Formats: sequence, C-alpha cells, structure tokens
Amino acid sequence: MPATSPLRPVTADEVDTFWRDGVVCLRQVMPVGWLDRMAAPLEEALATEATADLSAMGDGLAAAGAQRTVDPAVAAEGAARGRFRAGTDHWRLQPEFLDFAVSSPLGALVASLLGCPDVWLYEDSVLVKEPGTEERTAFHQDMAYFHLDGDLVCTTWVPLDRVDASSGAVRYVVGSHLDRIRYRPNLFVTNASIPGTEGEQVPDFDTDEQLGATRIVSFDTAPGDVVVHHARTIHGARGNATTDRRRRAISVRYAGTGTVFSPVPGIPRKAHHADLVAGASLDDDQFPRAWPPQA
Ligand SMILES: O=C(O)CCC(=O)C(=O)O
Repeated sequence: MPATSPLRPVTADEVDTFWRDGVVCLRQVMPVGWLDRMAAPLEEALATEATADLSAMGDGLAAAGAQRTVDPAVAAEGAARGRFRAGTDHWRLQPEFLDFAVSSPLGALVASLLGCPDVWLYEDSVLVKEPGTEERTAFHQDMAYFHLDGDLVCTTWVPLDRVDASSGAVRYVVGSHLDRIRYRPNLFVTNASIPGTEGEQVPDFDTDEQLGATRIVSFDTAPGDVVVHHARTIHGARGNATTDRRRRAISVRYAGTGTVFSPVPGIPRKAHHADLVAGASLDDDQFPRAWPPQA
C-alpha cells in the first residue's frame, strides 16, 4: 500500500482557512500512488449497485415536472451527452475503497484540520462527470443528509483528474458553515428538496439575486490536491459540458471526536446503522476508524 502520511503536513494557515471559510484546498498532499491504486476500483464502482446514473435520474425528475439543474454551457452540436454518475458507500463492497478511506493520508489530514484525536469514516462517494455532462450538482449541505450531530464533520474531495471550472470544479459558499440553519437535502440534479425532509430549502446561489454579494470559491485542482469542506458548507458544481476531459473524484466523509448518531427525518438509514440509537457515540464497528491509524 502507498504511504499513510501526507506528502507534507497541514499548515496553521490551512487550518485557519478551513474554519474561517468552511473549505480549504490542500495542495499536493496525496501521494499519486493512492490515486493510481484507485483508478481501476473507481471504474468497477461505476458498475455496482452502489452507483446511480444521476443524468437519467434528472431526466426522470424533469419528466415528472421538476426542474433539473443544467449548465448554461452547452456541448457542441452533435457531441455525445455525458453522464453524471455518483454512488455512496463503495467501501462496503470494495476493499480498496476501505483502504483508501482508512489507510491513506486522508485520516491524518482530517485530524489536523478538525483538531481532534479520533476520526471515523462516515461514507465515501464516487462522483464522475464524463465529457458532455450538462448536469450541475445542485447546491446542497452535506450535513442535511448525514445521520450525525456534531461540529467535527467534514468531506474530503479527491480529484483523479485535472479539474477546473469548465470541467465541474466544486463551488463552495464561503462561510456558509457558520450559519446554524438546518437545510433540506435535494437529489443533486434538482434544487427541489426531498419530500418528507425538514428545514429550509437551500437557496440557488446561481439564480437568487439577493445572494449576489455571496462569495463563492472554487479551485483548479490537479491530482495530489485534496479539497476539504466542513459538512455544513453549502456547495455545488457546474457540469462538464464543453471539455474533453473526464472529471473523476472520490469524496470521503469523516466525523471526529464527540460526533453522535442522529437520524435525519426523511432520509433512510444505512443498513449497517439499523441498530444504532439516536445519541449513540460513534464506534469502530459501524464507523471504521481512520485516525489514529490501525496496526
Ligand atoms: O463532485 C460533485 O459534483 C459534488 C461533490 C459533493 O457534493 C461532495 O462531495 O460533497
């Protein structure tokens, strides 16, 4: 297995940025050996039941009357339509994903940013936008989906390709982790909230003029970079309609010391969390430990 340690330590400035802005781009911290190791499992993951075709889901929602989140940038005439495919909990099916989540440098990076002695895996996700993908990722807040309560929860976004604004770099609403509003989850390809959930609808920062002064950041990233956002930070992404580059990313979500299990109304529990009671501390059986490293 490649090295467990990051290529360099997280700096004090990066910790400050994470807590001030709700997001930080850690440049060149992930050894490329880990990315090479994940390339084939990622392709396999796209064919498992853990992964869904969100472009097809968007078409279905549109046919039922919902508004899809589609990029204004359109593919050249005659170009093939690309798919946005995404999955969760690949680590349950593929051991390489578990290794990546608990034995790569991600655990150490998260422990440094969150400043806590324990880090557990909550879930992982493969997020691929093929060239010609018109779907935006709707603005959303991860905590709206997570059956967790606590302040030490974050998402690491690990690109396997060079990514920029035109190929679907994630866009983060700076400082949005600081408001304590509880937002409703959506289905990623529409701004409509999932029925049966509670809270406020996430604003569409692209179209809501009242939010014009809001600062949104995104990062041009290269393999080796890792973007980490707080689980309350609102974020979304453009499509990949006009480039000829794939946008492959693995997103791994973690919880730190003191986080407790807290079911979200309207969102099904994960099967492996069926027996957990609200308020339970996280334990290493249901939430694999990512920090400190296990022997
Ligand atoms: O990759 C994307 O389009 C969205 C990523 C995301 O929302 C996440 O990892 O939390």
